[in-house]
Amino acid sequence: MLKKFLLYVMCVPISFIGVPRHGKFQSDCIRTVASIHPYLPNLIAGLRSKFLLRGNPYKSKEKISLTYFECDLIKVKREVREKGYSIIPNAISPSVLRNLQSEILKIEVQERVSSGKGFTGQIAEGKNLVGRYDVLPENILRSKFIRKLAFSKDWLMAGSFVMGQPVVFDGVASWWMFQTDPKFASLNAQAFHADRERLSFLKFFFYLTDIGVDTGPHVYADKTHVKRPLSLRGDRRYSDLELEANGIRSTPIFGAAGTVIVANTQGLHKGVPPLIPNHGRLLFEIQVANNLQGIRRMKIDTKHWDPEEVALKKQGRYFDGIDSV
Ligand SMILES: O=C(O)CCC(=O)C(=O)O
Ligand SMILES: [Fe+2]
Repeated sequence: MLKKFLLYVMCVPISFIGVPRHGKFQSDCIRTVASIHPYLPNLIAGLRSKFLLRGNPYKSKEKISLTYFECDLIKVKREVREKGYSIIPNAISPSVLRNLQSEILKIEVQERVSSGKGFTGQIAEGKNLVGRYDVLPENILRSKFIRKLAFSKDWLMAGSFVMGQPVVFDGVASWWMFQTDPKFASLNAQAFHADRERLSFLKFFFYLTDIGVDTGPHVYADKTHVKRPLSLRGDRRYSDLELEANGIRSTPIFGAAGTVIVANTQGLHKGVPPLIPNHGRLLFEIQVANNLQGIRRMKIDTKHWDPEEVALKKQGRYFDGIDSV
């Protein structure tokens, strides 16, 4: 009780100062800030970047030019600000898409919900026992091709432009979803929730399979990144009915493989499992964040990487705005 009270009083100044940087206390602070108002973490991160990062060494006037990500950044920024997300069909070239798909398919996966069988291996027809399989970041980043893609400046440039803040590379993820027993929906991110792992962050979701009504759309509850009734601000999962009861409309996002969704997932969102038995939906994600304050990610073995790649993973940049797009 006392801890909860202290967290409420202290969460804003602690998040602003950013000390301690990692660990449960800082994570709890960020989660508490987000429970006060969904946009408050972004505001604090914005103030931090203005006042604590003045003279940011990474600030760059470099003209924004993107290598992999084919999009209209001004439109993306406007849509993310207004709706919480922007959908870009054919955002990556067919050859990048093919490479990404084939690299991910080679990597072994881990089931999120234990079926008792502890399956680790490659996705195969008939083996899809549970609703979600994660491709672990450490394994994803063993692929040189994916390192090149993930550590490209594209996501930092686009991310900092869209967020209006300095950003650093935060992480990659990839997962399969299959038809799911509803009792596991919450664990599998298949019920509405808001992500709270950093103060301010942006996700680039890549559809790696074609996604339609029956094949597992990502669903975003429009505008909930800025506007949300008190009853939907808690740190928990929400049912479709709870959203409807509050008059909130959500948009299922359909798209062919190669579609990228840029999303501020501090708004409510979920992944819908496919309705077709044994049909998997595969997503890949790159995340950038204002900084790495909050949860500590699993350590990644970089032994076999080039030194430049290790440096690229750590990069943080602030690319100046609107005139240079
Ligand atoms: O699979 C999805 O569409 C949603 C996953 C999700 O909630 C997340 O990555 O934050
Ligand atoms: Fe999420």
